[in-house]
Amino acid sequence: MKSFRGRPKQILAPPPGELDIALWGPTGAGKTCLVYALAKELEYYNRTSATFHYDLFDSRGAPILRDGASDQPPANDEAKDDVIQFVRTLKANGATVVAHDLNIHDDRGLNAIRVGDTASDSVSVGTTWDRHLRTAEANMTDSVAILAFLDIDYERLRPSAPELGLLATDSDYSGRITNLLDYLAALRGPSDLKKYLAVCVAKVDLRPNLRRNAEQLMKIVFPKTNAVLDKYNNKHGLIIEKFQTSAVGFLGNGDRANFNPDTGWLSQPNAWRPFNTAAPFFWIFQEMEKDFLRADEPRPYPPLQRR
Ligand SMILES: Nc1nc2c(ncn2[C@@H]2O[C@H](COP(=O)(O)OP(=O)(O)OP(=O)(O)O)[C@@H](O)[C@H]2O)c(=O)[nH]1
Ligand SMILES: [Mg+2]
Repeated sequence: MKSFRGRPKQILAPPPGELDIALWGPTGAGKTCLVYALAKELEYYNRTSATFHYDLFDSRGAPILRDGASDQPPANDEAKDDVIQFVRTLKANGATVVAHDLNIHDDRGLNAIRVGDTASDSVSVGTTWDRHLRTAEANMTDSVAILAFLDIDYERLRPSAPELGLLATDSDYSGRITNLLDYLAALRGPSDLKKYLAVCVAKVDLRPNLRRNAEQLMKIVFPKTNAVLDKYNNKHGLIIEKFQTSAVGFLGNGDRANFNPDTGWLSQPNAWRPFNTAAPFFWIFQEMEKDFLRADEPRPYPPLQRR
């Protein structure tokens, strides 16, 4: 009988199950816009990667495309759950390398930032807001990964108004994110379940002079919050990584944001190229796939875009 030498070539199959991802961050931080921009940024990687092709499909199996980009930001009316399939194929033969069924829980900031906030007890049980908060907490509980958004443009908000879902200072962020991390740490209990927290410093296009990596940027703009993140990282099953992102991106290779403050969205829709919106997702996928894909056949995702 012929014995196998090495492992068969085609073990590439999707990991089973759905991947819940919850978004955390104040109102207006850019949560909805980043998920919207993801499909557009994948087009960029499809153009530049020699090896891989990336697709997003909606719940009916239709490809999600962002052609004819609008000059208006995506609608952001209420909390919603996006059901999206992410598929990675080999350009050479179209074989599927991996697929992830994503449930993206995109709550409004007011609910998201109250998760773990003991002051929320002041909200009487049974109110609409209370129910929204419970949904937000359930989403954080179910999700293996959380994208937390820090708005680099926060200084325009003075003073902050947490009761309206707005956070304006590093201190506000560090307080709220401590609540979130305590909540997640307490959830874990005796299990060795891990939670992945991708912290996104969003809207970096608005501060192009701060051309540094996410770690350095955090130290400058969100020093207190950064210290909290470092304190919790790799403890209580929490794995934390930092990113800088921009849903609108930059024009050409320059520093100029592709952003029109009058419309709150793209100044040049035809030149839309989001910046690092895929990176936090790639990081999560990579962590999920570590135990799954062959160790001798690494399938790295594209590196971060640098400026
Ligand atoms: N400059 C810049 N502005 C952005 C970016 N992303 C979002 N914005 C602006 O921020 C506004 C709010 O973004 P959303 O994505 O709707 O914010 P959100 O976090 O979903 O807010 P809630 O749903 O209210 O919690 C948008 O209408 C844009 O004007 C970005 O990458 N750069
Ligand atoms: Mg939103």
